[in-house]
Amino acid sequence: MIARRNLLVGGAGLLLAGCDRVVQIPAARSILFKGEDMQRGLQRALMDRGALAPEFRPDQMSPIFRANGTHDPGTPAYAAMVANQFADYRLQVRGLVDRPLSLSLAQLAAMPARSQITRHDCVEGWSAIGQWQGPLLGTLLKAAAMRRSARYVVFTCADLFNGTPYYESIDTVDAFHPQTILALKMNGTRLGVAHGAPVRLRVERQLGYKHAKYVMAIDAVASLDGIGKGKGGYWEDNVDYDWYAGI
Ligand SMILES: Nc1nc2c(c(=O)[nH]1)N[C@H]1C(S)=C(S)[C@@H](COP(=O)(O)O)O[C@H]1N2
Ligand SMILES: [Mo]
Repeated sequence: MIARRNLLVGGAGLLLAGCDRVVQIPAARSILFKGEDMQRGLQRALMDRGALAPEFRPDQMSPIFRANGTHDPGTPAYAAMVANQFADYRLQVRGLVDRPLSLSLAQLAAMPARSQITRHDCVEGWSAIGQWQGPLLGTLLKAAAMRRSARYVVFTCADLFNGTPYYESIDTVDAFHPQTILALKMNGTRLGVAHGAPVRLRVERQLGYKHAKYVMAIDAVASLDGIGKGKGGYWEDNVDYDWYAGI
């Protein structure tokens, strides 16, 4: 709806707009975003983490939105869920929460939803504009009474790579961003298998690989140590992608 640069005013706006450009230079990105806490603090100070990603009009939606990465988890457990239209699916919300949740698709669909038309940017060099709809992640985390000690939210997916689930993580700033949703619908219809049915993350200020598809569990944690190889996600662990993939 509101382009993020429109939100920037006066001198501070110019500073932030300049920093946004620095963030697009690969060498600067790797200095800022390689993941050490001091650099993360710097990156937080430089960027307006609450700014909105651009939203688009329906006539700007891409006629074709390709699927990438896993197109079907293909495990017996996932195939069984597909076979009965996810009637047995439960989304677990757990970890550093006072009220762990186990939510059916019907319960998720009954929650207040946000709809947004955004551009998906894959690091492999393609983009597509699509419409996404579902509850805010923040609503679920509040319902679960996430503890103040939580710093990250980890998404565990149904698809396996060498026997290990795809996973991703974001910090609590992005978790409560007003455009961070658990999408149940894409372009007006139930999410298809290729795009992450029944639930996928949309974290609109970050690159495509952060948008976990086939989300089965959401864990609030204080640290990413001991999860996977400790770098916060499948690609971060295995091909050295940045943990913070801000755009
Ligand atoms: N579970 C899971 N989530 C995933 C992936 C994946 O392979 N498995 N691929 C990621 C990548 S690299 C991209 S670009 C997007 C692609 O989303 P799409 O298939 O809806 O286009 O999903 C991301 N989320
Ligand atoms: Mo991607």
